[in-house]
Amino acid sequence: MSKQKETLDPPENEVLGPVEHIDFVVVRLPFVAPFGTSVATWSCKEALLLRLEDKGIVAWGECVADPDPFYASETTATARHIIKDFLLPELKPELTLGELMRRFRRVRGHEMAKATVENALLDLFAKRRDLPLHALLGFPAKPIMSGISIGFQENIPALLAKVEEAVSCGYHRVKMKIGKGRDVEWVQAVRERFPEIALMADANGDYAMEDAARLRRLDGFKLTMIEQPLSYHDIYQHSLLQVQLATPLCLDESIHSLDDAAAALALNACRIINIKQGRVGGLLEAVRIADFCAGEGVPVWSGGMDETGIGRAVNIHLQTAAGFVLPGDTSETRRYFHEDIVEPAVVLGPKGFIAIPAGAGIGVTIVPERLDRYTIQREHLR
Ligand code: OSB
Ligand code: MG
Repeated sequence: MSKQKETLDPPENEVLGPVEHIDFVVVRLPFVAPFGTSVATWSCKEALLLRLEDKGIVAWGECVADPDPFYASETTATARHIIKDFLLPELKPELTLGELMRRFRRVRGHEMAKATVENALLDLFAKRRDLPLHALLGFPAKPIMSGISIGFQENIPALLAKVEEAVSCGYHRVKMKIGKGRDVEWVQAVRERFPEIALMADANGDYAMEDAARLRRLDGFKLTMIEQPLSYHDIYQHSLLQVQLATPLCLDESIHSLDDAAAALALNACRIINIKQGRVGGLLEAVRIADFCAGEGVPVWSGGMDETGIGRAVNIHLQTAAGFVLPGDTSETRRYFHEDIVEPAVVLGPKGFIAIPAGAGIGVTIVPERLDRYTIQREHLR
């Protein structure tokens, strides 16, 4: 593995080469159960997929945006517009990936759109070289830690049942969603019933500084962190809150780039960062943030966006990078979908670890009849 790393150029230096066919495929997969958060309740995953084909090799990128702008400002429709009208026109065979990503910077924001194109190209490069994605990125394989994000439940007993199930599956940590009116009592009940589990809470920006006293009550429950308590694009106020809390804060929504991460750490706005590769513009920026945080002694973990098996595989490969020392939101497929569009499904091994899917590129294979079953729209671009 280390030999591979020495002989392989960094993926930024890969020349794009030709891409014969480009298609959008929009899929909609029903969730096993609705996923409730302080910002929305989702009952299905609707995802924009980008399909690249060249000389019989098919590569995929999943856009992590939702159809609605309730978690992030991007949506599947804005991503589609930006990819089609501004990003794909920059795709020239002679460019390196690094040069392409620099051209993408002219487009402000739209990180999820950029990540979709980048992810698909990296899958294509890895498949051309017959390498797993993590090896293309320069990282050796390792078992991946698991974690589960439990959405709002009807009542406390229902929440306890969900946590019980997660603990018996062997998840390395449990995250529960919180929000105004569903916080202290709910966290307290989980902590009393499970005194030892690694437990954290995600507010998705539901609080303001005036709620600091209420959030401080969570200090009594040994949470590993509180994720994004304050507004979705705030960093500064989190730094004011962090000094008032013993529990580490973790930023999710506010971090869109390495610059954002550097600002957050300089301000002591958090002690942990949730890296969603889609939210930061792709795997290359995600790795840069993880490297930077590792240098600052700040742990990071890979968030999730309830992705299909395509995006979930990307998150699994990403977690081979240095710095991902905490369990992420990487859960078994069956916790999201009755049936996914890829094989193999994500399952937890004996000690709660997840194996990296073994094939070239993202390692998972699209099952054509399942893709057809869940496709709601296609557009042939080239
Ligand atoms: O805030 O981390 C979040 C899902 C969709 C949008 C935002 C979030 C989440 C999750 C679940 O918490 C992550 C997952 O299991 O993929
Ligand atoms: Mg979050």
